[in-house]
Amino acid sequence: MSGDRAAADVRELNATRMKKLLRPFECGPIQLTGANDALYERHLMFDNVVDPLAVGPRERYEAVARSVRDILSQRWIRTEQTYDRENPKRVYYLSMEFLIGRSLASNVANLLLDPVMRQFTEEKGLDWLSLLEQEPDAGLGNGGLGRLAACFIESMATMQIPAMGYGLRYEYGIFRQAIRDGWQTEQPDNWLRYPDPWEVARPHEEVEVTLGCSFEVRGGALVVIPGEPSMLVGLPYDRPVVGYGGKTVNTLRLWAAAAPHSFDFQVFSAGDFVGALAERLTAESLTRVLYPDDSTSMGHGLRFIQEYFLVACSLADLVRRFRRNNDDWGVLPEKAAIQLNDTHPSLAVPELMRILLDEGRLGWDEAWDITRRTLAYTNHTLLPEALEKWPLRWFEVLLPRHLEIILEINHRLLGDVRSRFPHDEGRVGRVSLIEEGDVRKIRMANLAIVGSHSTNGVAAIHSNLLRTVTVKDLAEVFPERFSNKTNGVTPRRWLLLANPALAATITRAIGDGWITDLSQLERLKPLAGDQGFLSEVRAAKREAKIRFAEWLRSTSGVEIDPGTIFDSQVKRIHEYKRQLLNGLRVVALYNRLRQNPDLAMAPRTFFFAGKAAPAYRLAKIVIKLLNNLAGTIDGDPVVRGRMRVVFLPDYCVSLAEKLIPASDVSNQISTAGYEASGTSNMKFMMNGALTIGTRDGAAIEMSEAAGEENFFLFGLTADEVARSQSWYSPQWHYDNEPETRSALDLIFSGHFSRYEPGVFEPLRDTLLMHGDRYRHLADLTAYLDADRRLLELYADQDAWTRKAILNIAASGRFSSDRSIAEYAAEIWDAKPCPVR
Ligand code: 26V
Repeated sequence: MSGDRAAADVRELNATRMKKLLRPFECGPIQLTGANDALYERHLMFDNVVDPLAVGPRERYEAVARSVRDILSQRWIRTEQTYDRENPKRVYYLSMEFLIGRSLASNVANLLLDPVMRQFTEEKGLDWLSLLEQEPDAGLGNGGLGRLAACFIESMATMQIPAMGYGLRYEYGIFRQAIRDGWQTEQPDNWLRYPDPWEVARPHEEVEVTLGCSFEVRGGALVVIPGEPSMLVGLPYDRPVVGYGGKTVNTLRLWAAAAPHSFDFQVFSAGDFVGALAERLTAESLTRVLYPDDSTSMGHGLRFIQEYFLVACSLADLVRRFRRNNDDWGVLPEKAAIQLNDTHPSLAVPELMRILLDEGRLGWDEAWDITRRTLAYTNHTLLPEALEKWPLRWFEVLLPRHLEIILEINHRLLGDVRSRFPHDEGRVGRVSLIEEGDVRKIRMANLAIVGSHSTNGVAAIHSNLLRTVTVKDLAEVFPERFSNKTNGVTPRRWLLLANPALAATITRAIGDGWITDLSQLERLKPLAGDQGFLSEVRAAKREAKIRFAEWLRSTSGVEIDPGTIFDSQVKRIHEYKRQLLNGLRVVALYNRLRQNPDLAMAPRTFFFAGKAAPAYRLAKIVIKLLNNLAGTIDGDPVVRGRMRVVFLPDYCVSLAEKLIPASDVSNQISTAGYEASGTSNMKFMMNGALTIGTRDGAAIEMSEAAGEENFFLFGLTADEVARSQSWYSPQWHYDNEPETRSALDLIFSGHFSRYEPGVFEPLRDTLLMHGDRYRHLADLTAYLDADRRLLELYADQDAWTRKAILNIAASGRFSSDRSIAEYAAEIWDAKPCPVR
């Protein structure tokens, strides 16, 4: 085909796509590339008032992003108009975290604008990939819980469900991690330093929030000034959530805190001009920063107010919207489903009650019925230290009316429980919303369960443990409320966008229906026996590895060999996730090579990435260990070319998008019973990595779907872990398992810390002196055995790729579209509302 013909074809294709894109809207003929061109040039020149010849890459990115936003605005408006007109039941997803990452590539892909963009960037001489790199990640979350929220809102838009995400507009997202001398350091993530082209401020839709007292932030700490109630303002910033195909554009509404207008006026007239502005800063500091902890509920007052602020703003907003179209409060449960992402927004229970009682003037029973039928709760962790409990005293000072309501809920609950379970005061104490003790506390999980109609866990094993162990007593009171909704991830971002080579290979084999119906990947199963397909899949993996190696070299200078096995563990650093166990495996393999340099072992690159909570000392020492392993092993000529360890700093969504497609091996090695679900496990699986892991979280269901023979499972089961207290002795493993002993001895001999004596002593303490709570040593030998099986398989490349294909083919269930379909049918009773 001639170049001209090809160009003409592309133009024709673009024209049809564009027509399709704009079909429902009578907006006059769009002159295709001309229109985009004009949009872009206008933004380039006028948004920043610069000479188009003098602009830098950031301005170019902004102009392209704004042009894309222009293209989607019409459908965004139309989406809201449709909902307003048709008044369907809406889903509200309340979450303290939305880890959305970058938006440009995902919005372009979901709008089906890729070919248009390709042509456009070509004509303009722009490099698409480096343009994308200009966008900072919106890192408004810690890890799995926040990323799940992002996948869920994308799926809901794709499935045309009338949904809205509500969160906070943190000025600083998750900190940026740098590694200095092997140690994690934290830098502020000032992601809004440049104007964000995706957000739209909606000052006309601000809401007011009342607190029982005033507060100030001094030196990062909350200082409460009891007595006078105070007011805050919530300013909404909307971000488009584009569904695949571009038919629906839903909204993610993030709240920023501000001082009320009336407030400065009063104080200004009293003369304290500077003081008034300083207090304004206090109000704004409420949404300044995301809490970077994902596992300890440290009981920080500012966090408590953040949670209330999210709830108060979001409920005021959705109730206002509801009241515009409905005058009967009683139909709220037919018009709104509110999903609480963990207990963080569980103040929604007393807040909705307050609105219905005090503003709607309803009686208790009716208000309670409406509240419960509207709210639903998802639990994301069983770790006792992460279950939120807030001091009752704080409610007295900040939210006295809410406390009154909670005490009444509790009074009625305990009355019910006493009549249904007579002579069971132990149960009464355990289900109570109040934990008694020196400091009386409100148990937020109990509040969320009691005040909603649905409680779900995020994988089968997790939902079972939640019901039968963690909140057993409450689950026996309300068994019908409990269910499981196994997590999923969006295949648009995690396969189509992240892995173009594999996506194209799959599409060539089975068409592109998988993009919105991932169960179609099953059709790849028969192709696991097809030599041609095997080599295509292998070539796609190779391409992703080369691409990653090239990116790493150009951004950091680190050179890795795409010919080695890419073996990855990427997630928050936590003891239960056991990066330390992986480190011990690496040291054991290193010992084997040192002892026997002629040993046949496929060369491997071990990748680690993840952030530790800034105050989590042991997790930071694990990061130090992994970095020191990398340094020492890299400098050891005996193992050169045989093994490498790479710690990739600043793990984030856009790094995951690059590394996961390139990985051959996925490590999912949490202590069984501790990882609620995991979601990176699913991303690796659909990108053709093989999993080595424990029977924990969703990996159990993944291995059932793929067949256990296509997984490398090892280690104690959750039952065994739970019962191991009586018999487990880490010292026994040290004394009786030579590889365990020599790995530990090498670490504690200072081999990896020559000039830093004693740095790793806390690891010895936790493993050998304090009982090894997470059972590292119990599982190390089994891990090494699974690793041996993995290497054996790798030696037979066809057999390896066959298993990879069987994994991809079985990954369809782990699409967030499937998760959302289950939430919609079984919890929300929500239906699609196509935009017209
Ligand atoms: C807890 C806290 C405690 C207070 C300070 C701020 C903060 C922020 C987040 C959390 C909860 C973290 C829980 C979490 O991320 N769970 C993860 O949820 C994923 C999605 O369901 C799941 O795949 C992971 O297994 C689970 O660890």
